[in-house]
Amino acid sequence: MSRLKSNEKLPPGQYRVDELPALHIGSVPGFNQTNWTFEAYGLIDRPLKLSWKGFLSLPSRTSISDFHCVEGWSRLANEWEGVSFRTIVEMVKPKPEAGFCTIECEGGYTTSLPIEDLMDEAVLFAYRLDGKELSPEHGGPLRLIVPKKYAYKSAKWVRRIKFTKEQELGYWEKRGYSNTADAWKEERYG
Ligand SMILES: Nc1nc2c(c(=O)[nH]1)N[C@H]1C(S)=C(S)[C@@H](COP(=O)(O)O)O[C@H]1N2
Ligand SMILES: [Mo]
Repeated sequence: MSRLKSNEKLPPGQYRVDELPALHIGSVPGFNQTNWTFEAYGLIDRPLKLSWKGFLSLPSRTSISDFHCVEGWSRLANEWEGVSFRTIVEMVKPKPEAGFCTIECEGGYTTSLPIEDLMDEAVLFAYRLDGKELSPEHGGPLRLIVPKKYAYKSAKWVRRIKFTKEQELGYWEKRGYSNTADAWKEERYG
């Protein structure tokens, strides 16, 4: 399987940081393995509900990618490990009219992306970073990683994903940030 690499370049208007900052609204949620679930619902043929053990039993992959916050910092060459969005799509079978996926997090944070963007092979539901278990402050046990988009699309503490016809507006997207959020096109504001 291919191992994606750092671009070794910064998108326009970004500066490099060596350590990944921890940035989020609200507090870091706790994680209880015994009642944690991952759910997929909405416009799909096969609704899915997995326990933590069930999620860990899915095929995993490692992908190196860069991470760009809309506030200006970028951390290059993060080694994420987890389950690709494609793997989930193969399991749940989205209906033809499904165009978008809303990511719903513990604590109420949301974001939404076109399914087409999520099918990029670098997009993962990640549970490890740089060879270690993903820490709670960086989204552990499970976060989404969408390297080409500003990091507010890389939702931490993911619990449910909803397939929709129209795109829903996420937490930051409702507050004036770009819904497309392409870091290379510098799409910061909506
Ligand atoms: N659930 C949740 N996910 C979130 C956020 C948040 O507030 N809540 N903030 C986003 C923003 S703006 C950034 S920059 C990244 C930061 O990820 P990090 O803390 O691992 O560096 O998380 C993103 N995912
Ligand atoms: Mo951010």
